[in-house]
Amino acid sequence: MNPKTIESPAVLDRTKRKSCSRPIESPTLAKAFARKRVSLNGQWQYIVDPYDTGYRDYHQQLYDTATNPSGGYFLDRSPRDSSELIEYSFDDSPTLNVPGDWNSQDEKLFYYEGTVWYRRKFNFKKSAAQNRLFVYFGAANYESDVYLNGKKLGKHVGGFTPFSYEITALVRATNNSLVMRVNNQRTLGAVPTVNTDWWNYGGITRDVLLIETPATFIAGFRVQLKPGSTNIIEGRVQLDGAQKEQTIRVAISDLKLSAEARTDTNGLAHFELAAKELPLWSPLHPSLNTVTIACDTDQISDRIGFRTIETRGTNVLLNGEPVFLRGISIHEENPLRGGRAWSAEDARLLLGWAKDLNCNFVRLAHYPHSENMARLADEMGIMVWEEIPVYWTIQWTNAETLQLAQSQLEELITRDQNRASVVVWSVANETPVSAERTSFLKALVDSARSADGTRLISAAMEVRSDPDNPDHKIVDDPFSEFTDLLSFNQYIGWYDGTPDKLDRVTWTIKYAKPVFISEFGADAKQGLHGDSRTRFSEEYQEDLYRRTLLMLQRIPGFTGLTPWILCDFRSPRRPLPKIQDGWNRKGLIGQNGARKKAFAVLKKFYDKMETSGRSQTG
Ligand code: GCB
Repeated sequence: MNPKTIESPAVLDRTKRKSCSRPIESPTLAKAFARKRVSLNGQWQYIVDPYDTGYRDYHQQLYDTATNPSGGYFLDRSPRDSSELIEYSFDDSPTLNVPGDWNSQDEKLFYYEGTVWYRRKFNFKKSAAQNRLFVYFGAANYESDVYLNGKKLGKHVGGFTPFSYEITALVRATNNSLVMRVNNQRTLGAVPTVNTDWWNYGGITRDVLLIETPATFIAGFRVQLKPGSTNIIEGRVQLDGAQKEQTIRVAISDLKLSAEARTDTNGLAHFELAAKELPLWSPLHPSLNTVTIACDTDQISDRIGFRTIETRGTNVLLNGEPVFLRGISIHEENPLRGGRAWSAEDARLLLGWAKDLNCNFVRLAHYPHSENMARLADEMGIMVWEEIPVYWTIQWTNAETLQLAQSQLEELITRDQNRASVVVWSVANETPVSAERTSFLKALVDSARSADGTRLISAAMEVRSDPDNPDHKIVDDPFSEFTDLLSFNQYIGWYDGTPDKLDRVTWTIKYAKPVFISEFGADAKQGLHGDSRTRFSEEYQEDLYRRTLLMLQRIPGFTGLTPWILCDFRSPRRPLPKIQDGWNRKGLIGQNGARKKAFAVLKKFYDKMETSGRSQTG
């Protein structure tokens, strides 16, 4: 009980609960997609709770949910016990699709930012009595509190990364009730903070899975090329459970490779496999191998590709060869259906359009996208930039904010560290230069490098104008010292002058690193035509693309680009009637799926770069 909020004995009586159980500590079930799973996707009941009534006491004071984890009164149905109460409250409630944001499913929730309670009932019979059971959430935006059969499993903060809880001790064979409070209110200290240029879709936006494991199971594994080598595969395996010390067998049958290793008292083993010759993953040859890891109690398989990625001077080298990154930025939205994208089909639609542009690279902006994207990119041969929502201005001096950014980065790396397609971890987008900002981002770079030293680190930075000459651009953000790519966004011709400025502009770039243009673009309403000076027309956007591509080729060290953006996307900060209507119109594809004129300009450039560019691999 929280002494701060429960003051009078009368209130104390009415808020009595069976127990305020502490959240159950769970091992991270990092490899959910590689395991046998039962889906809890489907119709979930929901209750919209804008005042967080579910977390208020009799006097309507908010509980401190950290110390009162089982929640408070819920609605008006005579409370005795919070778990029972939640059950009654849902009995007549409507349903939402999970996965799915609530904004695009219920008109009343289109702009809603607040709490929604969800419930899903399920039966589950374990296949062996000693097995363990986990519930896994691909993502819920932004903050979620999860309860099973009235007991709190835990709280997760961060809208785009997976989390899981062990429910072995709580699950019953029938009539389980999984209840979740999801809240998407924007707050200053959060990551992202209150101001963004995308829709704040709330809800359980990715898969919910039940995953049964043996009593001791393979909780995590990492398999990759040994740094500096092109034929030695190294990795580690982490067991969780009572039988921590076991022999691990790793096999890659397609390559006729196998090895054994012993886990230590903490359940951790390292292994190495030496191939005579290894077919390396690249966009031209996206070869994946079935890797099987087995111990006495468990076995798990995944399809994994092997490649190297590094920089040398101003080049990006894929498998040792210079590659030009023909990219496009993507938001995680399905413009045809509306709402947050999440499924394998959504990923196929978006990455299929990127392929139609002849991309070998995508920037998944501005937050971690669903695991389906990286998995499909592995298969399709598309390199990927993944990003966390450290966007514009966040609270650089707030230790909790840093911790939130760190946890999102860690969860993303843990999830996708075996994806060959993922070649860049990006820690931020357009963050104004200050000492506090730089030390915040440096801490993220350090975390990313210590979690995974095998990929490039970047951030989409800003450029500045020479105070004495507006046609002279300077790239000298001190944070660039810590990144592998020199990536920046620039909007010459749209927010910065008219497109003719693109023909005159000159550049001074302080760092000798690969120059990567993480954004440029112009709004165009699909179907709106005019001359090349008519803002928001397809012709303006087309002309800006032409001029920008010529300009970029004059920048020494220009090594790739991800123009802004593949598709129009919803944004509450784009209200211009009849033109924007709540959409950012910088897409090369409109909200109806139709291509704008600039699509063909970029595709033509990429076709040329593919044949004349520096790449043998991509
Ligand atoms: C940017 C941001 C991106 C915006 C874009 C725009 O620089 O990084 O999130 O959507 O500009 O359209 O203004």
